[in-house]
Amino acid sequence: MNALSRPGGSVDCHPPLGHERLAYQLAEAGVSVAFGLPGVHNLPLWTSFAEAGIEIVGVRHEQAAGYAADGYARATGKLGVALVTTGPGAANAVCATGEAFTVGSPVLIIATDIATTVRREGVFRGALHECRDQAAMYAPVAKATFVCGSADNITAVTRRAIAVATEAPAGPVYLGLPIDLLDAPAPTPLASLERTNFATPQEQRGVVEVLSQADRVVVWIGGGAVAADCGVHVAEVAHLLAAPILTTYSARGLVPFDHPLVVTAPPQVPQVEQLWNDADVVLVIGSDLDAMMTRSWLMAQPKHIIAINVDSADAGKNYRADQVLVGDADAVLADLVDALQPKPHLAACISEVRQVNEAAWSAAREECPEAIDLLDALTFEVPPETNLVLDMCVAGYWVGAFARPLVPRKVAYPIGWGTLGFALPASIGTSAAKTGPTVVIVGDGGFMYATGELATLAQQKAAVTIVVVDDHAYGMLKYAQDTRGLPNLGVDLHTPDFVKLAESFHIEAVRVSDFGPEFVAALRAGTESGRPNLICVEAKLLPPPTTSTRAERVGVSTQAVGPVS
Ligand SMILES: Cc1ncc(C[n+]2csc(CCOP(=O)(O)OP(=O)(O)O)c2C)c(N)n1
Repeated sequence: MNALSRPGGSVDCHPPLGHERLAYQLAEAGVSVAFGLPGVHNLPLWTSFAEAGIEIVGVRHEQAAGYAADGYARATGKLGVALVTTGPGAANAVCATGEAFTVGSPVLIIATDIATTVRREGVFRGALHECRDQAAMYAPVAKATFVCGSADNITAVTRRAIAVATEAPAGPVYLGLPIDLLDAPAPTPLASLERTNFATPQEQRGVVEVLSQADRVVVWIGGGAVAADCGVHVAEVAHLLAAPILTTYSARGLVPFDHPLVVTAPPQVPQVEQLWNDADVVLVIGSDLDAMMTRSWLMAQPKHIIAINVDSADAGKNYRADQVLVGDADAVLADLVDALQPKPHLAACISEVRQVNEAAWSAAREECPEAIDLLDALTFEVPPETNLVLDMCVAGYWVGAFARPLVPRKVAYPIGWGTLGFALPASIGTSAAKTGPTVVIVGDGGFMYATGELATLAQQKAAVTIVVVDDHAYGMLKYAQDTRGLPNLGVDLHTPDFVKLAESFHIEAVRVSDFGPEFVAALRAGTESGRPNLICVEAKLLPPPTTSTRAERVGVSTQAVGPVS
């Protein structure tokens, strides 16, 4: 069904209106689900979306609509759509847009705005939900903002907004639609854009030469590699180069964790960083080497970096990139596979990777055995297609850094913007993606940001298991005060009875005291149930060595570089 037809099969002959054309463009772009909260301004979209065959999942706060769209986009790689109403509704979704921006999530925030006939540039006239420049609220946190100025443009602007959100490097886009345009006739659109591979044969030959001469290559993969879906070619190139594969948080699972060249501990731990330090060449695929992954750029500038990136500025903005191949990573790597000869030391490299993994994991277990129990449960006791959605909490930091998925897009972690309160609403999106059950890891503080979304999960009958680690505190901050010898001020929390709270939403819940067998049994049952459920774990974990307070180890790196301007 599309916007031009009506339920029941009858065809309406009126020219398509703005809101119908919007829904039709989204459906044509493959959108089948959106997340929204209605207001009198955007209410027509509920009808036109239903007519276009797009389900709208109703959330309890516009911020949750943004996070859910982001969760959906991360789980599927497809466009996540949030619908919010004018003014306060639009303002409420700004935070989620900032989070989506830092990970390059293709999200479209569609907000209504006051009518063009009412607006007077720069003047606050006092219309319902009016603000002077709604798009400007989004400018610093979105990849782009579009405001539709006339009904004639609604189709073209919608198409352009979708293209900009989804084209590499993807990112969240704001689309503002004045309400008078939604009810105005809207004409048909133009053709869409295509992606281009810009790497020249000469540049590729130069890279092959350097890689062929290098003794120790390390492959580093980031979120851009996931966007390019180049896991098979990454594994082939690493195999030919006899190179360990280091992954950023975003790229986990692009090459399965049990591949013998995959380093399963995060890059910032000393055992793994040593591989980076010892490399003649680091082949960086789809990563900007951001602060979080490099201990705030304290990791040394490698001898030679070859970057494959869709954006040359992104490739060299933090570390000097000696050679850059601009283009679609999968296409560039396919050419490299054809041109490279296998290196002789593959067996030695596999054995080195095994040793590094063993050393890093046994150090982690020694530090915090409970965290490794949790990680083992999430790796071996849940279906392999499970989505892990993490919050900014100590347990989330462990899972974000050490998760071992077999496939990409299985770990959604808001570390880019450091967004507390992300996980619970984002799970609405991962569950709507229907790519497997979802496990949320959230602290008692982050949970309270979005308690209302328990109602959404219950109403959607979402296959989401919420693991609340209740330490009755903003635990990470309490740790920071403790390690600095400061009194505990502002960090202790009065928390509700999470089990009773969940049960009041008709969500099954249990309480356990650690990540032992009782937790594992509840986790297994929860992820198999196909329904929302909650496990409250009364536990306190030591933060992992990757958290900023711990990872910026003073004096370890001798050639610390700052960001390259
Ligand atoms: C929007 C936002 N506000 C505040 C913070 C700062 N912050 C980071 S972690 C944290 C504590 C989270 O507490 P909780 O959810 O209970 O998890 P725990 O640290 O106890 O594991 C806070 C307040 C943030 N990252 N984001």
